[in-house]
Amino acid sequence: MTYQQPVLLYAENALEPFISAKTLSFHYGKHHVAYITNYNNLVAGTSFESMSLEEVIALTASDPQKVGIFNNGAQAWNHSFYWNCLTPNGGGEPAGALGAKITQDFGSFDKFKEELKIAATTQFGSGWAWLVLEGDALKVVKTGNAQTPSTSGQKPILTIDVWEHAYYLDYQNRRPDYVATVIENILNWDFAAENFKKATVA
Ligand code: MN3
Repeated sequence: MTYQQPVLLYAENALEPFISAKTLSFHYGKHHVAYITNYNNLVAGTSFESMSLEEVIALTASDPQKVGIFNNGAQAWNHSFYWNCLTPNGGGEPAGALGAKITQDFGSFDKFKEELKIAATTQFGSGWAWLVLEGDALKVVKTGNAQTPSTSGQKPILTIDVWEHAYYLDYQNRRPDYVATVIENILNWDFAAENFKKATVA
């Protein structure tokens, strides 16, 4: 089926001053759209056309012949997930089961934030930093380029895009400032809590 870009749940200027409307207009309006357009063009007329994006990602992840479909499909998925990981007036700390589990698995919320910052700033080149559930443990992981945790059996809870296009217009080379700003101000812990709930019942 044709993959449709999800509607952005906030205005393009709603994340200012942390992420500018200009960045979102390119990132959501151009980069993400391009991945989706490429993906839809590549699967058109193939057996993948009738499958969900998640199924296609799983089936193409380790097939070198299908790297174009995988890269564009996984980037389509990663970005749709990332938009929901951000929210105006976000940040703070998760309460409830996710908050308790973070304290249990990382020692404290501050230690978790430190691990996420290190993963996001040390990912060499383009990629993503993630909070995932693997088995019954929360972990911070990083993935390169289009790679996505579901292909390693991990359930994504939260992500930060660390491709340069995510921050260069606003922060230039200062990826650590972008990462720290996102974590402190606009992470959507309600979305993360929903993902954690789904991941633990599934
Ligand atoms: Mn991106």
